[in-house]
Amino acid sequence: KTMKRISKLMSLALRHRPQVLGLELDEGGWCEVVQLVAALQKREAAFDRSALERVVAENDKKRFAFSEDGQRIRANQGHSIAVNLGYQSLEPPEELFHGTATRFLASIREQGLIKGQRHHVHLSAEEQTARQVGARHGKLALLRVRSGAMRRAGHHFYRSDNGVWMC
Ligand code: HQG
Repeated sequence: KTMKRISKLMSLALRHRPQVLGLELDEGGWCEVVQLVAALQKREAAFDRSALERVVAENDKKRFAFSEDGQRIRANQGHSIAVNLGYQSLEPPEELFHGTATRFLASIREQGLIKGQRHHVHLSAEEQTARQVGARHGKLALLRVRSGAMRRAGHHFYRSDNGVWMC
């Protein structure tokens, strides 16, 4: 339970509002591990580097990643603040899924899928994932996106290190 709370706080700080933990992110979205651990210790006295490693390893969607040297950490996707994650554009599968709520459908049909506060529209290769994402917002509406055709029409697709497709 504590782990879940910490993980939510990390998502908030590493994607949207680093100031809630007094952090600074670099242009790649990275933050110093020692800084993050120190900040989280103020909320959870027993928190340390190995607890952080557990949060990262056990996170259900692999939302966080350490840098190769282990000195820095970032969120793999989902940011609203300006960061360049450095993902390369790549060939998407022919079809991807987007889960949303039925109440958004009229607006989506009018404007298309929009990225809102985030950097990209998030899509998934697995129908089940899209179902879960959509159900968070209300009554599920599952959309099929013709990503192959979009790519051929010149749109770019990216995939985060934890497997989320973004456009
Ligand atoms: C909808 C989770 C009206 C869109 C997930 C969605 C994902 C429109 C909502 C990640 C619209 C935005 C992102 C339009 C799109 N009119 N509504 N034109 N275009 N929408 O939370 O995709 O758990 O920003 O369908 O796994 O739900 O955080 O995006 O319902 O990867 O790691 O506007 O969040 O990852 O909602 O979720 P969100 P999302 P984490």
